[in-house]
Amino acid sequence: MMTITLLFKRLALLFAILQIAGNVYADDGYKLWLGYNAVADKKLAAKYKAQLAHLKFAGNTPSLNAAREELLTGLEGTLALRPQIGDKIEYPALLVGIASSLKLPGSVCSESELDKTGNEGYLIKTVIINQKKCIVITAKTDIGVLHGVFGFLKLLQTQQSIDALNILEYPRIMYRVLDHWDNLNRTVERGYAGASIWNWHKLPGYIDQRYIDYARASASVGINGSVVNNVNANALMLTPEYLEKVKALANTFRPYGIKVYLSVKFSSPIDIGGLKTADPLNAQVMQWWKDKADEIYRSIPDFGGFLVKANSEGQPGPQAYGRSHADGANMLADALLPHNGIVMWRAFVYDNNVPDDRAKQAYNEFKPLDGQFKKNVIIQVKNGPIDFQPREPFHPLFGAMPNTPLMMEFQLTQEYLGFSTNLVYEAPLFKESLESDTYAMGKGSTVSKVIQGAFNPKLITGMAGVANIGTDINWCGHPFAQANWYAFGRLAWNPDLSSGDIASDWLKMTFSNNPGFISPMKAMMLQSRETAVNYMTPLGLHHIMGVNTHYGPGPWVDNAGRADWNAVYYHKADSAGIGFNRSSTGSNAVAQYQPQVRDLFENLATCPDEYLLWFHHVGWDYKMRSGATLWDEMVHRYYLGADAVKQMELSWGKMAGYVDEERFGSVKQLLAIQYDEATTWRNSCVLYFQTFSKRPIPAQYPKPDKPLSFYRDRKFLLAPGIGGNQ
Ligand code: GCW
Repeated sequence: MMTITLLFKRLALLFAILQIAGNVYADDGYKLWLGYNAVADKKLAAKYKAQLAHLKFAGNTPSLNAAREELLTGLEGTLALRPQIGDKIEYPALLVGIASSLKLPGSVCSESELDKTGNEGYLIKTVIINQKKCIVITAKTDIGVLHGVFGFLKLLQTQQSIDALNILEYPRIMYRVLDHWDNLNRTVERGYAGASIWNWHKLPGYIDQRYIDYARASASVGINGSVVNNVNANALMLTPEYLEKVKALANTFRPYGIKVYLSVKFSSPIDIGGLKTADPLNAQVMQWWKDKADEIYRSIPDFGGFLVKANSEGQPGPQAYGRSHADGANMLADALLPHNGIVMWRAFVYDNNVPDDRAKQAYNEFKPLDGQFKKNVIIQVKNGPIDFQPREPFHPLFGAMPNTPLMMEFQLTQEYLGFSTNLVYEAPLFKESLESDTYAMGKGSTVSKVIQGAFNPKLITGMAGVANIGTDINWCGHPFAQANWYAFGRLAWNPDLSSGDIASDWLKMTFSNNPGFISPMKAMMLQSRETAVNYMTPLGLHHIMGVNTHYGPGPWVDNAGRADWNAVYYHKADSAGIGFNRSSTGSNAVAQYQPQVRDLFENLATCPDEYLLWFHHVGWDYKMRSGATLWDEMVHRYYLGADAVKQMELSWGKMAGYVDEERFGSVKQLLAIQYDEATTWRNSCVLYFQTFSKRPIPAQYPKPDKPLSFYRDRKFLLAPGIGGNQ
């Protein structure tokens, strides 16, 4: 007779086997896209194994050791393979290392090929050595090899053939940086995934495994910099006590090719330096920053540099002393230049005087300064002229400062995109900006080319992403929000990659290679941003979110501290129509674009529907391209958006067999919340704008079941992210 305990043991074993057979493990999402799931195609796995039986891995620097460890972890996970490791080449072989130490015959890779890989790129090639086929992963630098290892593992994770490889990869952009808006007390401005991952209290003594995994994940997509503190900076960050802690992070990231940068407060010489002024032209101030830079570099020799938010939203800056952004940035640049550091100076400025149109301010302040910045200054410009809205036209500064390096700033954290309950894949948003044609140097002068320095090769180049990372087990608060971190890194490495290719790589690496999963999920991701635009801000509407928190709809907001914090400032709805007139009869913001772009937006007949209400105040009965009136089209978009979230729920519901229960359940719950939020957006906006349009909701749509007052009266006092009423 089988005892009960034995029976339970057998059942447990059976259960475990069934789980493995189905290849569906419980997964809390911590491993991100580096879970190295077993290659499910057994034939392919066997073939890979045969091709990778022996490994020669040259060198043992910290970066190469990190690369070796990653490679072995990856092979073990994907193929349950522990290759024979040796110095002598045995076949079939995988050879990994920098070209000079692998001592490869010249025929294997030429100098010119290697040169193209630069300091961070790599080659992965199938080559013949001694008449035997081998795979070589090589580069000029240790970091290049590390990137090559991640690139190679991606091939296995996405089940590509490795029979005849010939891959040459190099980054198109120099500075690929995550900006953390993390405060020293571990709150995160606009953070929706828990607390800051940096535990300042325990640093420098305690190195959390998370810091290493953060560096691995970031390096795997080519990110090479991390600004660890909020742009609304605390001057304490530059005190010796905190610099010690920053040093510990820098030491942890270094093997992964990631440099540490700091956001600095412009008034630091006063706040912590005991000076009476922070005037950038004052000799003592200049000396203070020089000494501070020297002090930092003594303990962090490869420190990246400073990020500065000045004269914006109450932050101190050079204008308080009658000086310009260039004066401020150049003073810091001088302090950093001897150490090869850079200044990332932000163009997100708006001061205490409410302008006629906030969208114009950055251009007005910065364009006249073109060519006046030191060569190690890069101006960091948000993708659009307002503030990370679900959709904005590209920022008019791109292309307008040909003699100044401009760094793209995207926001990964979903401040205006439904926080971490909304599934919004942002690559299509990023791509839309990157592919916009500025016409600055004639047709084809895309934003992407501008930020790659294509029109002025002397300039340094960069792309920043405001991080969506926190202490949540799955890092980003939503399993799919990880895709935005991933996509940012891939696009910073190569802005010309497609959103679809990045999505399918991420899905395969994170969940499953099964086409039954990939095809509907890729479609869902690609549609998700347009869906969010539809249920939040269709047809060019913008900045109509809840006041301060930016959570949920707030089109009625009209009593915020200053005019341009109010939704009514942006949508300008009245009985005649809706929209912000930025044409030549209005604020004339269109004039900040090149003539071809200006005319496109200025002219109602050519202005794309997507930007209609961004640039024009349009009558409720205006005939849209679809044939519908503006009012009917707007209502249609709101319903379309909310319905599309229902479709997302249905698609995800069919994926149960492809993903582990844990993440399946988590996404399912989040999509249900998203549907609720999307219908709230729809109902609020339709009911509110109806008070101006006085037109009916077309009969085919279900009427909102609650009155406008219900939505208006809701309060979200403790919504996450600083800026809430906490
Ligand atoms: O998007 C706005 C945010 C602020 C942020 C600011 C900025 C860090 O609401 O929270 O402050 O932009 O980019 O500086």
